[in-house]
Amino acid sequence: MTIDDDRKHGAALGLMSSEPRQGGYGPVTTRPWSQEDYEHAAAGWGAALSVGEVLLESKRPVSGALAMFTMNHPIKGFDCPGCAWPDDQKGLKLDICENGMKHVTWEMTHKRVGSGFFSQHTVTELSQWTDHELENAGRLTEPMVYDPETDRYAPISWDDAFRLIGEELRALDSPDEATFYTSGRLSNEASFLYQLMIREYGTNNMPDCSNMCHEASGRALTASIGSGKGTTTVEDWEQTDALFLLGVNAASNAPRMLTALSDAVKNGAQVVHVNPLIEAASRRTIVPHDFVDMALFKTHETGTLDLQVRIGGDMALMRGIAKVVFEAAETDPNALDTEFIAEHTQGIEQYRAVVEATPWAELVQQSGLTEEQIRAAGAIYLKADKTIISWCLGVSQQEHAVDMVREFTNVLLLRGNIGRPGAGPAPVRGHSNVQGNRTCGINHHSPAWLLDKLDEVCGITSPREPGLDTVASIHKMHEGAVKVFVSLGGNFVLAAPDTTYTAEALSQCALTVQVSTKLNRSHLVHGEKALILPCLGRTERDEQASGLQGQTVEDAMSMVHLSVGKKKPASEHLLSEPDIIARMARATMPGSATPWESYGRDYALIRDVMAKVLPGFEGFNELVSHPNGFRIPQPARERDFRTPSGKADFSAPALHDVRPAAEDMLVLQTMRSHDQWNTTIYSASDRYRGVKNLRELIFLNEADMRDRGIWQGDLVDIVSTSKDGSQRELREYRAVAYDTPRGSAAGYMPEMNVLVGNADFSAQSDQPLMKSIHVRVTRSSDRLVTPHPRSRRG
Ligand SMILES: Nc1nc2c(c(=O)[nH]1)N[C@H]1C(S)=C(S)[C@@H](COP(=O)(O)OP(=O)(O)OC[C@H]3O[C@@H](n4cnc5c(=O)[nH]c(N)nc54)[C@H](O)[C@@H]3O)O[C@H]1N2
Ligand SMILES: Nc1nc2c(c(=O)[nH]1)N[C@H]1C(S)=C(S)[C@@H](COP(=O)(O)OP(=O)(O)OC[C@H]3O[C@@H](n4cnc5c(=O)[nH]c(N)nc54)[C@H](O)[C@@H]3O)O[C@H]1N2
Ligand SMILES: [Mo]
Repeated sequence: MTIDDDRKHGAALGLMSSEPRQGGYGPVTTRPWSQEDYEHAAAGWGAALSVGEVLLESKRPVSGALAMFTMNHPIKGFDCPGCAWPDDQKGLKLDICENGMKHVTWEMTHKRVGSGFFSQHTVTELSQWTDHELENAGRLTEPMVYDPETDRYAPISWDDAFRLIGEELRALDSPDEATFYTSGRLSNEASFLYQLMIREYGTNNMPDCSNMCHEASGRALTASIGSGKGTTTVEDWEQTDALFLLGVNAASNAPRMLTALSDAVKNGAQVVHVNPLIEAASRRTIVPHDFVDMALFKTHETGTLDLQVRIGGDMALMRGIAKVVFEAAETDPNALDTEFIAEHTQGIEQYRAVVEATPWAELVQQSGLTEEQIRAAGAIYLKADKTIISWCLGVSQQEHAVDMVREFTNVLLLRGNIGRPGAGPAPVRGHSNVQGNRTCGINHHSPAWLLDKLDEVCGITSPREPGLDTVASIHKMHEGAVKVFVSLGGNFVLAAPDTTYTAEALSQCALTVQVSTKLNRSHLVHGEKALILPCLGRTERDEQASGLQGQTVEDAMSMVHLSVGKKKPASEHLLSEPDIIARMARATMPGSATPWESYGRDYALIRDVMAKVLPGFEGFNELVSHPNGFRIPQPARERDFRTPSGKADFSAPALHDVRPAAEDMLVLQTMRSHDQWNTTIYSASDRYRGVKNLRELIFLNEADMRDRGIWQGDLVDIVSTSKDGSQRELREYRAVAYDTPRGSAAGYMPEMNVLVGNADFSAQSDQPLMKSIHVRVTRSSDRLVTPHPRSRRG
């Protein structure tokens, strides 16, 4: 397919507009766009105003505001679905934030999408709506099935829907011809039930959003310290002396972290922000839940040093810090924690050798920083008694992310910064329960001990062959080898890379099933047969035969607690996710000995089984009655390193070249705006980056613009070159000058997923390379003079 065919095809699916849109996949806007530096503190009144707009749009002003007061409140409320940052453990404050409020309000809208809505609109027509318009149509209220005769979704009874799924799944030649996606907001109970169903059915095909998010972090931590999670708690953040934050936009994506950052600075800690962009969290904040501070406009510092690395430059920075430590160790006996290293680690000599062999010039070139900057970071690390290193997608979505995260642990190990108060690695997880999904068995490559235990307790025979992850599922659907796609939440077609290719893959399926709360693009890009199954949201009351149900979630710091919805459900026809899974399982496996019906009625029974299968869940039903929940033991936190050697392992790879693939290329990272939740886009503005009314943009270094004859606001074409040589293109995006290192550009997901080729995933983690797309950027007007050469794909 040529680039132009790709565009036309994408436009027909509604995936990319044939005309430039200012708002991208968000709301259409024709208001003038602008970009100027944002001078105010993060959170505060700008945040409050922004929440007000979403409340208004959702038509939920009063009850919307009231719901906030039970959110994140121990026992009485529901867990905020906004992010995975832990709740305030003291249970005293109402720990709420702007983006959490928007997220909840969006779910609680008064608007409804029922059979009446679907009878009025064909799928072809809906395909031309923006993604914002689709979600903004309201909550889904009844199960629907696609009718090819009319090109519309028509009502179907729940029983018939499950019968259809059962028939299709049983008709496959092999269970491996089906794949089962999860987006990380599914509860622990639902996750456990889902993986049990999938494994009893006979496959490990469990692509999940972790495959695009923190797969690399899990793999790296498992290899280095024997368990795939962070080791710190909120109390550690309060006690630390130095906090390194790499590749996270905390003010937008984990706003409650701002409180921890301002507390850390107040306590005298150094807070180092490592990011190609200077994000809002590195400046000042008004503590999000402190209404007194808000009223007084009282701001707090949230950062002490900014290091603007080039994209992918974090590993060179960390290696530089290690070099500083090794240099200091020649004269300072306290630079290395020799006792810890001797007792608990292995491989330091190889690591020292590779660090010493890496010259400063290379560290400078690969990090995009000066030697002085790296030495300053090293000095902060040496001076601190306790250090935390924390990171998110700017690190995990890179080609060498596994090596990079292992380098973070290398640096921590040098000074014994693990398994003691105030220290340790701390990945910032994404979806509110993405970590819990993995704990509870959603994993295409679960360890053998877990499968053995599952089989023993549940009387099933789990397959042992690893299953398909996200990228592999897309390829197999595209080939026709996978024919049924089931999605528990999420918006696969927009979240995944190579949008057109992924859309083709889904369209080729015999059946696609979407369990969702709101209408989205993935309902419109469907298989030959297609179902939309509407479910309860986290804010809603879940009444089953055995009474009111709660479900648990695990936050980014391994705390598990119960979440109980309070709102009246959006429709009387909604089923809960556990119930949907249980009924789907029964319809697929009529003879199964698993008590699916009981599980769907009473989640305490699911917890009883989980208590027998999952380590740390012993006495689960009793544990969840504790007001603040309980912590899942993390062995590495106790310096119990469950690696094959029983020690924490240093890694010693050579430094990778992260510069643009050719001299006229740039590396492009795709990120979220402040006003979006993954594929849900609330507005076309990005407050903290000072952008108004524009999403179809590319942030460029000013000198890079000058080199290409590009001026502020010019329309530019962006052509990416994939690992397999194929090219993809976005046309007529606005060039916006921004403070970012030379060679490093930035723009928004999910619009830019079009540029991520299906061959572009990390060889270490299989994660799509959403933060390092190699592109050429040229003025669109130059193309109009000389037609762009057609390039072949694939
Ligand atoms: N409001 C809101 N909250 C969310 C989400 C949301 O969409 N909206 N999404 C949730 C999910 S699923 C996730 S995974 C998290 C995502 O949270 P983030 O990781 O903050 O997500 P991104 O918006 O992708 O931002 C990536 C950050 O990494 C930086 N970066 C890019 N490349 C590099 C690099 O090479 N090195 C370094 N050091 N930095 C780099 C970017 O400039 C940006 O600041 O947030 C969760 N919380
Ligand atoms: N280019 C680029 N692409 C990316 C990323 C990036 O940084 N850059 N980030 C990646 C990351 S980290 C992630 S996590 C993925 C996100 O990928 P997904 O998790 O697949 O996407 P979301 O946008 O979070 O899904 C939104 C949909 O979830 C449904 N939903 C909301 N609440 C519920 C609920 O309670 N139950 C159910 N069943 N459904 C619900 C609604 O129908 C809504 O439309 O995107 C990835 N894609
Ligand atoms: Mo994520």
